[in-house]
Amino acid sequence: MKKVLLSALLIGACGLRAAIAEEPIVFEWFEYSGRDSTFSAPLPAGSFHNPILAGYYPDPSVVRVEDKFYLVNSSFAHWPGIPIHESTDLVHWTLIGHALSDPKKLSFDGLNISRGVFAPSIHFHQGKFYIINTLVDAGGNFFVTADNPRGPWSDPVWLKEIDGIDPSFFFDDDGKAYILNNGPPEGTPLYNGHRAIWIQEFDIAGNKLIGPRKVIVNGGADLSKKPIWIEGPHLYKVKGGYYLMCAEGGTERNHSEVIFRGKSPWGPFEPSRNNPILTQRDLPADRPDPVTNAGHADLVQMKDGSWWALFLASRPYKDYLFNTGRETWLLPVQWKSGWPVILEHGKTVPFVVRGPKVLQPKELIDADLLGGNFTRRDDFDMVEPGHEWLQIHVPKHNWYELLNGNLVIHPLPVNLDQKTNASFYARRQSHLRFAATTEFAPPRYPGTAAGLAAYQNENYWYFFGARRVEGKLQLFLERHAGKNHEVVKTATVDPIAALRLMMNGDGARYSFFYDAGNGWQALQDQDDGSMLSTEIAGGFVGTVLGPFARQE
Ligand code: 6LW
Repeated sequence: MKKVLLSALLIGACGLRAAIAEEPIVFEWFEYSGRDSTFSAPLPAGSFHNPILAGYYPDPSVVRVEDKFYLVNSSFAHWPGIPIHESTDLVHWTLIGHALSDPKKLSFDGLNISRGVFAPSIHFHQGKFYIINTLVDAGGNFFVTADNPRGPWSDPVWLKEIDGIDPSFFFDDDGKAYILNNGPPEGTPLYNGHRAIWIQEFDIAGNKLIGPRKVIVNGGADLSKKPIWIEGPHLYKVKGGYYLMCAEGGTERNHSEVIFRGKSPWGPFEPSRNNPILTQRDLPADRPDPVTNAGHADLVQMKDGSWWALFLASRPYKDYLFNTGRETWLLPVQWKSGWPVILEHGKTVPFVVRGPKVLQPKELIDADLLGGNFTRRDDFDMVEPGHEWLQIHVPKHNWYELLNGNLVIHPLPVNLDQKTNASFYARRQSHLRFAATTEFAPPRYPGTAAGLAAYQNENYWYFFGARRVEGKLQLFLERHAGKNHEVVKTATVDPIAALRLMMNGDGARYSFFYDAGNGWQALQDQDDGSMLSTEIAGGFVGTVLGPFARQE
C-alpha cells in the first residue's frame, strides 16, 4: 500500500474527534474489466464492434466539422453534464469535455437520477458550436455556445417560451435558423403519448426565438395508428430536400426511428412509406444476443459522401433485462429512392459492421476505451482522474483529492438513497460480464463505511464495504431494492492496512469477493442483480460502479 500513512497523517492533523466524523479514505487503485462474448467476435480488417460507446450513452447527436466529428449524449443528473466526444472515424471516440461543468451554476438536488439532462443536440454554424438541450425539472430548454468544443462553453441561454423536450437546431443555407422540439400537440391530446414536433425560427444575431411556432408532425408518421412519443427531431437538407427524422414508439421495446420529407422547414412533411427506417420491435423475442430499444438517431455525412447513423439501443442478458442502459451504436445509411434507410425491416442490428473508409485499427488510435472488451486500471497518479469518472448530482464542494497516486475520499454524511451529491466516484458498467476491483485502506475508526457501490438509481443499488466495529473490520453487502433495504451478508476480519474488494457481474448474477490478506473469498456469490436493470429499477440511465464512502 503506497500511502497508508496519508490517512494517519490527516487524522493526526485533524485530531481524533474530527477524524471520527470524517476519516479520509485512501483508494490505491481501481480496475474495471469487461468481457462480452459479442465483443469477442473476430473483427475482419476495416470492421468495428457495436455498440461503439458501451454502457449508458443514450440519445446520441453528432456533427461533423471538416475531418472531425463531435458527439453528445444525455447525462441526466450525473455530473459533469453533457459529455462531448471527438472522433476522426465515427468509431473511436475521446472525451474532450462537458458542456455543463461549473457546479456553482447548477443544482440537481432533489431530482431523481433520470431527470436533468435529456437528449442534447450538437451543431456547428459559422465557426460556432451550439448544444441545445432540456434540463428536465431543472430549468427547461436552453442552449450553450463555444468557439472550441473543448470549452469554455457559454452560460445557458434559457428558452423559457418553449416547453417539451429534445430541442435541436437547424441552420439552413439561406441564412435562416430554426429550433425544433417535441411538445404537446395542439388542443387536447387524443391519447396517452400523443405528442407533436414543433418548429420556430431562431434569430442567430439576436440569439432568440422569433415569429410563430408551428406543428410540423402531429402524433407521428401515421396519426390513425395512434403513434406515441414522437421526439428527438433532427432536420437535414439533402440535395435541396428537407428531411425530418424523429424517434417514435417510446424509448423501450417499441422504439423506432421515422423519416419525413418536405420542401420547406415549415413542411408539409410527408412520411416515408418505408417507415420505420430503424427498429427491433418486431423481431422474435427468442433471438440470440438480442438488441432492443433501437431508435433516437442522428445522421452525419462523411467527407467521402457516405452517410452514417448514430442511435441508441440496449443489450438484454435475459428477457428484457439490461443493466447497462441505452448505449450508442453506429450503422451505415443507404439512400433508396430518395429516402435514407438505417436498417432494413426484419434485420437485427449487427454487432460487427464494416466501418467507414477512414477507420483506423484501434491500436493506431489514441482514443478512450469505450467499446469492445477492455481492462482499464486507474492508479490515480494523474492530476485529474480519467474521463470515464462521474458523480451523482452536482457536487457542492470537492470531497476527493488525487494525492500521491491515490484517490482520497473525504466521506460525506450522504447515503446513496438521497437525491444529492454523495462521495461516490463511478464509471459506467459497459459490459454484461465485468469485474470491478479496488484496493484501499479500510476505515480505522468507527463512523465511516467505505468500499464499492453499483448504482442504477437512488432506489436500486449495492454497497459492498467495510467499517470498524469493536476493533475489528466488518465487511458487509447492502442491497437496496426499492422498499427493501437488506444487509445481505456480513463477515468480520482482523484489521488490515490494505483491503481489496471485487464485484463481478455476469448478466443478472453479481458476486462480491474480498481479500483481507488471505486471498480472495466470497462474501456473497451470485446475488440476483436484476434489480439493477432498467426494467425493474426504471429510468433512463445505466448502472455505474466505483469507490463509495459515507459517514455513518
Ligand atoms: C429522450 C427521448 C428519449 O429525451 O428518451 O429515446 C428520453 N428517446 O428522446 C430520455 O433519454
